[in-house]
Amino acid sequence: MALVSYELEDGIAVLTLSRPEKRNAMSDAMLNDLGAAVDRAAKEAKAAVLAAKGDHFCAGLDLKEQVEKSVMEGIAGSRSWHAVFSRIQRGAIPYFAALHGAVVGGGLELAAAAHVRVADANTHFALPEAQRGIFVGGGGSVNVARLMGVARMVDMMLTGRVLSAEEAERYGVVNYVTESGGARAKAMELARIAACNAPLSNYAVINALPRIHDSGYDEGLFFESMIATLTQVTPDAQERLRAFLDKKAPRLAIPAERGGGA
Ligand code: 1HE
Repeated sequence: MALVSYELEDGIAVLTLSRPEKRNAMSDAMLNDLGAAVDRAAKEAKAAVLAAKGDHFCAGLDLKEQVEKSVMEGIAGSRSWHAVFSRIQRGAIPYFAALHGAVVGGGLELAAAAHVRVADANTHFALPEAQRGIFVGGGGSVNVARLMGVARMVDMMLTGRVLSAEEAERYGVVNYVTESGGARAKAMELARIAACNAPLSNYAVINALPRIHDSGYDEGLFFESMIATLTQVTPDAQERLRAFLDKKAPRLAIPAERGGGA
C-alpha cells in the first residue's frame, strides 16, 4: 500500500500522508511515494491538497532510519527531500496544505513547501531538531525562515517552543485557521477556487513571485513586466478579459457585510 494515497476529485489532486501508526513520520519510502504522487498530480491536476491520515499531519523525519546513516547518506537524504519539495514548491500547480495535530520538524518543512497553509485549531508546530541532535534538512532553513523570520525560527529551534495554530497564523506560517476538523474542507475549497484561474497565471504566481522576491528591486520590476505581458497576450487572458467586459465573468466576491453583493 502506498504511504501517500492519491485521489483526483474534480481536477484537484488530494495527496494524503498515510502512515498514521508512525504519526506520518517521513521514511525514505514515504518520500518516494510522495514524489510519485506529486509527479502524477503535475500531469493531471489543476491544484492539489496535501493532507494526512490519523491524529497528526506529520512527525517529521523518520528518526529510526537515521541512526546508522553515514555523512554521505545523510546529505543524499536531505537533497532528496529538497528535490521532492521543490517539485511541489516550484512546480506547475498550487498546493494547499491541510494541517492538524503535530506539524513537526520535516512535517513543518513539508507544509512550508506548499503555497497556502490551512490549520485546524488543534494544530501544533515545532522544530525539535536540536533536541534530537540534528538540524533541519528539508528546506526549513530557507522556507520556514522565510515564512516566520529567522529570529522566530532560532527561538523555536533553541528552546523547543511549540506554536499553537493561532500563534502560527500570527507568525505568518499559516494563512487560515479553521475549527477542529475543518482544515481539509477549507483547503479543498481554496484549491477549487485556484483551479479556476488561468494556469499560466498560477504558474507565474508560484514560480515568478518567489524569484522576484529574491532578486533586486530593479531586476524584480523588470521581470514583473515581462511576466505580466507574457500572461496578458495569451488567448486565455484575452478570453477572460473579454468575458469580464461583456459582463459574463463573476465579479469580486465581496461579502455582503462589507458592502458587497456576494
Ligand atoms: C516516529 C516518529 C518519528 C513518531 N520517527 N518514528 N520528529 C520528532 O522529533 C517528533 C517525534 N514524535 C513525537 O514527538 C510524537 O510521536 C508525536 C507528538 C508526533 C505524537 O505523539 P503520540 O504519543 O501520538 O505518538 P508516539 O507514541 O510518540 O508515536 C507512535 C509511533 O510512531 C511510535 O512507534 P511505535 O513503534 O513505538 O508504535 C513512534 O516511535 C513513532 N514515531 N514520530 C520515527 N519522527 C529532513 S530533516 C527533518 C528533521 C526532523 O524532522 S527532526 C523532528 C523529528
